[in-house]
Order: sequence, then structure tokens, then C-alpha cells
Amino acid sequence: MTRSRAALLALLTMVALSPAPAHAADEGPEQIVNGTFDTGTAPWWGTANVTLTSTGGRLCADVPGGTANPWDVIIGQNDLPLVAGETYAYRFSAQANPAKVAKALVQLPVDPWTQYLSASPQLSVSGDTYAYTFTAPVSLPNAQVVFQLGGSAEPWSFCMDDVSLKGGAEPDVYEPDTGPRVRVNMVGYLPSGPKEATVVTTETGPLEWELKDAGKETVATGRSLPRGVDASSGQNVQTIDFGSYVKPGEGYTLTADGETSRPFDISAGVYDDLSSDALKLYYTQRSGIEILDSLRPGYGRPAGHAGVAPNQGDVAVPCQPGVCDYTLNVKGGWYDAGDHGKYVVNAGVSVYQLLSAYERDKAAFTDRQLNIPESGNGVPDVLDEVRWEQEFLLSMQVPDGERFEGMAHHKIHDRAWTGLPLLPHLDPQPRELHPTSTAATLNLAATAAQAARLFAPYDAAFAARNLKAARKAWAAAKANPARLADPNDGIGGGAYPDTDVSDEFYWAAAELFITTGEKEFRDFVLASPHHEADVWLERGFDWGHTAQLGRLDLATVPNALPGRDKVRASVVAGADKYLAVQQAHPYGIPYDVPDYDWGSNHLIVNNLIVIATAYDLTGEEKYRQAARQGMDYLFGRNALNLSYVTGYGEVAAKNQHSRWYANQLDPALPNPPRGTLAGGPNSSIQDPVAQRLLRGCKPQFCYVDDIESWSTNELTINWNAPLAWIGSFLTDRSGRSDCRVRYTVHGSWPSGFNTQVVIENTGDTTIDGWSLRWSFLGGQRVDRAWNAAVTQSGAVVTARHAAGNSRIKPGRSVTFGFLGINAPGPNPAPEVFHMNGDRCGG
Ligand code: 9MR
Repeated sequence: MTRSRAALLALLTMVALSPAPAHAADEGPEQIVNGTFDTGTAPWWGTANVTLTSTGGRLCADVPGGTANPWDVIIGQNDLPLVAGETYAYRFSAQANPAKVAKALVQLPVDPWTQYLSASPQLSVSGDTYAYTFTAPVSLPNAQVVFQLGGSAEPWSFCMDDVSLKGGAEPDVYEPDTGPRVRVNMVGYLPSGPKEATVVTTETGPLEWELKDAGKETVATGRSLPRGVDASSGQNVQTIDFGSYVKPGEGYTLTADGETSRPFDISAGVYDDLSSDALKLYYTQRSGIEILDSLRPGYGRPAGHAGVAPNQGDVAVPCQPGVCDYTLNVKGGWYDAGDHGKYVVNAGVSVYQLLSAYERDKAAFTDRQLNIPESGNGVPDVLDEVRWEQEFLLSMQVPDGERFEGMAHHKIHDRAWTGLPLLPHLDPQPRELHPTSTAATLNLAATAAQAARLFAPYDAAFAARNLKAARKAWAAAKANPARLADPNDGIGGGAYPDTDVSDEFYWAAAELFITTGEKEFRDFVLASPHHEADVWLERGFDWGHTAQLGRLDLATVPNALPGRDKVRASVVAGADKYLAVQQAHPYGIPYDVPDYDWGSNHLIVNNLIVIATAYDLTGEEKYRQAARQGMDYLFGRNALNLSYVTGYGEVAAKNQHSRWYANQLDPALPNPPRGTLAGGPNSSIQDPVAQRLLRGCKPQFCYVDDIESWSTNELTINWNAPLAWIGSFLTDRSGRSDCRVRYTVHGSWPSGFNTQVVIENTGDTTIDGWSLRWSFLGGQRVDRAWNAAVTQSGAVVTARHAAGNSRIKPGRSVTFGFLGINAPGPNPAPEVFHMNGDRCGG
């Protein structure tokens, strides 16, 4: 909140303040969450100048001296519901050393900070208990309780316990509306994909099911499979398999146990827009640039943090006091999530995954795909969008000649947390650079190495700048291998701490090796404990677990690592593990942990990405089918009967936590754009809304589509990135075709190379006319070709048959060749070829 000011200006509309006792109110329901501090200090917050600790079941803080006003130091809790006319009993015990007078307030959380209770308890060294009553003059869903502790010349210590606000209405017992008990993928099923649904029922024997078309005609029937009680939901469930029905159509429903599912489609196009929609979020997350309403109707807004008041950034951002004495221009980049912070480690994993989606299938990402300001510049839009963030990452690197030169600052954000809603350009908080960290530095090294090879065909200078920054970051990380982010540095922005950065080292070395082919990086990769470890955690990978990123790229991007077959096999082994988990799960989720993590939805997608990669590596259909099936969970086949992607499915999340897509708080603002993934169920429910509504929840139920539920319902750049990746995989409808390609570099010299390509027809019908497509790793170019017409766009090369070799009979082959122009860096043979749209081999 813009918590620290303005209390002086507040209109004091205190109502009926009187000393205890307060019998009636005392018997009312408790409104404070965690007033006994048995489980740490959440969801209590403090201003940037105090650190809250839970000591011996109390909350304590060292209050700094030298502040002028009571509101210069605050500890508080938000989102307390008040009901007009109700009388409340407010109690707490507190202690001060030396003795002090504090202010205890119950108030409006925003300007004019109207106070409903204002007391000035005299705190003693031995400690006392305080009790007050007041009657609320208004109904309010989000009052705040605050202790104002500032105004003291000397420092002092403060402790409190048993904070209680009783009275008002019994909190509603929250019952999510979960609709019909037959749970389907509300977006739809691919005709050739698996088709399963889940029925929640008390029945333990098989149930009859019917599939009906839009005209209510029954088109298929069968019996469900009892699965017993599912631990992730606590529900007795059965599964329905209607995979044998393949006819495309809209408005199908499934009926079982007297319940009819929400409607769904069967269509080859169900995922056609998913990747683009997921990618479009990044434009409206941009910092430092005006968002044009003409490109995103309803989402236009002025540039945020572009050096225009009331913003205090990001063109010349100082460090936190004592951290550095220079300023950096770190304008640009994407806002991380619903806050205005920009965090290098989270940016890193996001850039990685978007570039990885592009690198997997370069031809699928085109210019003009995303309707962004750069559309039409001849560069695939995804690269333009990623560049917006990568430029920011480069700007976070410590300049030459400064201490920690070459390292990256861990993050830049507001000095104190702000409230909702708050458009980026209206954020008045001072912005600060936080210390450098090894993890951030390695994220920069990894993504800059990736960018160096992927931008090479479009902007050689930018590619070279990235490679230079990557090398410098690598050297700086090696020189400072254990500068860890402070886990307590979480005021005004997330901490993103990580105690083990050996996985970031492995990932960065892998990217640098793929891009340069150099021995130093190869040796580092081979010696890393992560290289042969089983990195496939059941919980998935994320910004803090990045060995998997290196492993996936070493397996899929052409490179000359010794023992690469084993790397590829290890990805397939990981996929087998997730596949087994998914098959055992009655909801088909490749994630089965006793407590769901923060951002569980993206962890699930990341496990699906491992499965999808196994399909790319082996061509085995079971992996593709499993990747498809896993999406059902996100789109409604779940305990809440909810789609977690905005705009997808009949009932979908739409109030993800954000300061600017804050329609739930201000109807003049939009909801998050179509294609925005919600964080999803989080068993730890750290925010007050979730704590009030969801306590004791089974994992799948630990979610609420409320804008204030930041621990279950935020949107982030690192959650939409895997969604964009898997969306692209799902739209890739290429089958495997009966061909084999041998690509041989016969000779190379400093400026060029000579290549022969042999296409063999491994099927039993004649190929009549062919077009072969592949992508170069870096900036290589085709100069001239023979026996084929070869064209190139960016990294994507297309070779079409010549007049005399258009037909390839079964068992026969054709040969063509070309002279290529070398780019700096290695020139390994491409590994993925598409013939007439379908992937060769399998
Ligand atoms: O996604 C992050 C999650 O893995 C952590 O457990 C959590 C607590 O540190 O923070 C999450 O990241 C948030 C970040 O701290 C601030 N911006 C919003 C992020 C998503 O909620």
C-alpha cells in the first residue's frame, strides 16, 4: 500500500471508541488472520524500514530511530471485512523497550485513510494487554489494522501477540460454484487426441455415460472407470474415456450420474490461437513504453516508469542505500507479474522459454503474428517481444570499472509495496536496484548466449553484444560464485532467493556451449553434478530450478557434446516418469504432490513440456497424446470445474492479481487479456483472502479467482511462457512422414561451407514433388544451390525440388547441395527437417 503517508490528512471519523469490556462483540467471529503468530508473520506486513520476525510465538520488530511521524514505521494487516453498524472488539498485547506510545488504528486502506478506531496505547517494558470497541460506520471488504510506530528519535524494540478483532458477520463459509459434476476440457479435444473426462460421484461401481452432440443426439455411450478417492481433491471420482469418438463438432456434452457437463468442441483447431494469445500478454506487460490502444483495444495506457512524474524511475535508478553509488538506466523490460517489479531471475526463465519455443520450430513464429509495434519489421514478432526484455536484462549488468563489474543486479522495484489498483505510470514509489547476485548473473549469461545464436540472422550486432555480455557475466559469476540473494529482501518486491546456484551454472554453461562450441563450457557441462543427475523433480522446474533448462536445450538444439545420446535419453526418462504420474492420476495431471506449490499451473505445464520434448526426440505417439491430455486439467477437467486461462472455456479465471488489469476493483479497468494463465492452486495460501476463504483446503481447492489472492491467482511472465511453448507444440499438427534426411558438411573454410543433402523415401508410396524445410542454429546463410531451389528467411531454409528430381520412388533418394556462408560460432548439422509440412523420420 502507499501505506506510509497521509495519516495526518486523514479525516478522523472515529465512531464510539470506548474502553473494554465489550461482551457482545467479543462473542463475534474472529476477523484477524494469524493474530497469534504461531505460523510466522504472514499475512502481516511492515514498511520497508522494519523486518518482522516471529519470535517465541510473538511478532517482534526493531523500530528504527530518527523518524519524524508515527506513520513513518507501520506494521499492519489488510483485507479485513467490516459491516456497517456492527460493534467490534479489538484486543492485542504489546511490549516496548524502552517504553513508548504507539498508535493502533483500524482504517480505510487508501487515501483519505479514514480511521474507524484510533487509540494511543502506552506500551511498557513489561508488556500489557489492550482492549477497545468501536462501531463500524461503513461496510468495507478491505479495512486495515495498523500499528504506527514511527516518530521516535532513538531506536526501540516492539513485540505484539494475540491480536484479535472480533465481531461483525460470521465470515461466509466459502463454497466455490463448481457446476456440473462431469468435468471436461471446456475448450475442447483434438479429434486425433485422447478424450477423457472425470465424474465426481458417490458411486463406486461403473456408471453409464452418453456423449451428445449439439442437437442433443446421443452419438456415443460407454461405462466409466471407478478410480476411488483422489487425494488432490478429496473426491471420489471415475474417469470417462470417449477417445474413440473422433468426429469434429461444436457443443458436445457428456452425461453421467444424472449430470451433464459444460459444452466442449472436438476440433483440430482448438489450440490454434493459444500460443499467440499467451505471447500477446507480454506487450501489455511492457514497462517504459506507451501501450497503444489501437494494438490492444481496452488496454492502452501511458508508458510506465519512463522518467515521468509521479514515477521515480527507471531511467536513472540508484541502488538501495549502501549497495552501490552509481545509477543505471533500466527502463523497459516487462513487469514481472501484477506488481511493478522487474526481477532478473524470473525474466531469465521467461526469456529462455520463449526463445526455446521459437528455437524448437522457427518457421511457426512469424512477423506480424502478435500485433505489436515492431510488427512488419521483417523479424518474427516473438523475437521483437523477447528483445524488449533482453535489452532490459543487459541493462542490469554492472558497468565496467565498478565493483562486481559484469555481474547482474538481482532486481529493481519499488521501495515499498503498493496497493491495487495502480497503473504503472501512476506508481509514486522510489525505485531501487538491489544487490548483484550470482543467480541473476548466470541468468543473464544463459539468455544472452541463447539470444546470440537466435538473433544472429536478423541483427548481427545485437547478437554480438549479447555474446560479449554472456561471456562477461560468466566470468563474473565464476569470480563471485556464491553471492546469494537475501531471502529477507522482500519489501516492495519479491525476494526470489536461491541457496543453490550450481544449477544456474550448469544452464549457463550449456547455453554458452551450444552457442560457441568452446571447450571451457563443454568441460564445465560434463563436470557438473547436474549433468547426469535425475533433475526431473515431480514438482517440475521453475525460476529457481534451472538445470532442466540446460538439459532440455542440450538434448534438442544441435550441438557436438560428447555423450549427447545419454542426454537425450535422460529427457525421455524424465518424460516416462511424468507419464506414469499422469496415468495414475484420476484427473490426468502429471503432478502428484501432497501440497501444491505457488504457481502450480505452470509447474504442470513444465512437466508437460518434458513429455512433449520426448515426443520431439522419439516421435513416439504416447508422448504427444500425454502432452495433449495434460491440458485438460488447465481447461476445466479439475475439481473446481474452471479454466485457468482467461477467455478460454465457458467458465474461466478472469480476476488474476494485477495492479492494472484490475477490473474487479475498478470497472473502468480491463480484466487480464485473453490467454493469461492464473498461478493456480497453492496449498500454502499465503494471502489474506485465501487464508480467510480456503483454510484446510485440499490441494486442488486452494485457489480463488479473486484479484487480492496473490498467492493463488497472480499472472506472471514466467507462467505465460510455458503456456506459449506448449500452445505452439499443440498446434503443430505435423505428423511424421516417411522420409529420412542425411545432411553432410563436406568441407568448410573460414567464410563458408559446402553441404550435401540426401532425402530418402522410406515409405511405400512415391513422393511427387517435395519441399524440405530446416533451420540454421545461428547466422549461417545459403549462398547458392544445385539440384534444388533454395530460399532462406531468417534462420529458416526451404529447398524445393528442381525440374528433374521432383519424384522420389519408395526406397530411392535424391541429392542436392549448396554452398553456405558461415556465421561466427559452430555450424552443426540441423536435426529437424520437415518435408511437405510433416516432420521427416520418427
Ligand atoms: O513465483 C514466485 C514463487 O515461486 C515464490 O514462492 C513466491 C514467494 O517468494 O514469489 C513468487 O513470485 C512473485 C514475486 O515474488 C513478486 N512478483 C509476483 C510473483 C508471482 O506471484
